[in-house]
Amino acid sequence: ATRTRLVLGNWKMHGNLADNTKLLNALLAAPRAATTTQMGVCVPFPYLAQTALALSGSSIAWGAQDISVHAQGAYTGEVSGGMLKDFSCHYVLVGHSERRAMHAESDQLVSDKARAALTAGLTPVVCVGESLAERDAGQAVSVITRQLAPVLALGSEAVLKMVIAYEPVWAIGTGRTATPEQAQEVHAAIRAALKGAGAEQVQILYGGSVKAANAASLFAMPDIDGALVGGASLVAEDFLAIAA
Ligand code: G2H
Repeated sequence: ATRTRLVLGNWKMHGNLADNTKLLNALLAAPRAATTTQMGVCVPFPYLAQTALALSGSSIAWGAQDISVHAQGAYTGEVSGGMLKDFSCHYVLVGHSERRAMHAESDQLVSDKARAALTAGLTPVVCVGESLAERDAGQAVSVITRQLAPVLALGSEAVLKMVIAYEPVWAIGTGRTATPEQAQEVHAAIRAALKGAGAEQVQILYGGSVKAANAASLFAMPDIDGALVGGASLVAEDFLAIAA
């Protein structure tokens, strides 16, 4: 399969106008002609306008970190897919483990958000991943299969327009990365779960303490199509090295 490599930054709740300008300018200044890797940044909602203005016309895509399941209405604090489209977002993260854990997002809600993103013309990046206890209990693949079930229920036409991100919770922000072999095993299981025509086309990203030092060995695996990068995406040279 020929899947384009995708490296997406997840700024999480970091940044400010001044630091973002420096980071975005550094990304823009780097020569990227030598690589076919797609690059993108998922930024906090208030900085979408700044990011869109800075990256417009460049080869770097941008997006958000969450989306409402609703199109509009009395939903205080929520942001709709249409609003994200207004700022030319391409991607939106859904079901990041931090939202599943801290905001009690269920597998079904994550699927509903993925559907809302597709309806708005956005590419949802559906995040899945097991906890350390689940991994130690030998349940990594069964947990991911459970998380993906309502997403797969949206149908293969929908799934083909998504990106999947595998982020083992025990590897997030901990400095502990899954080995390339551990990640590949789960990525292969995810691709098998996608089954049907087109599963070979879907980009499956790895996330969890990805750095310049470990990216190449992860990307060498047959079913790892790129990375969702947190901490290292805040440092231009580190992020650029991963996306080289
Ligand atoms: C996992 C990842 C980005 P980090 O959450 O989504 O963050 O690279 O800091 O582990």
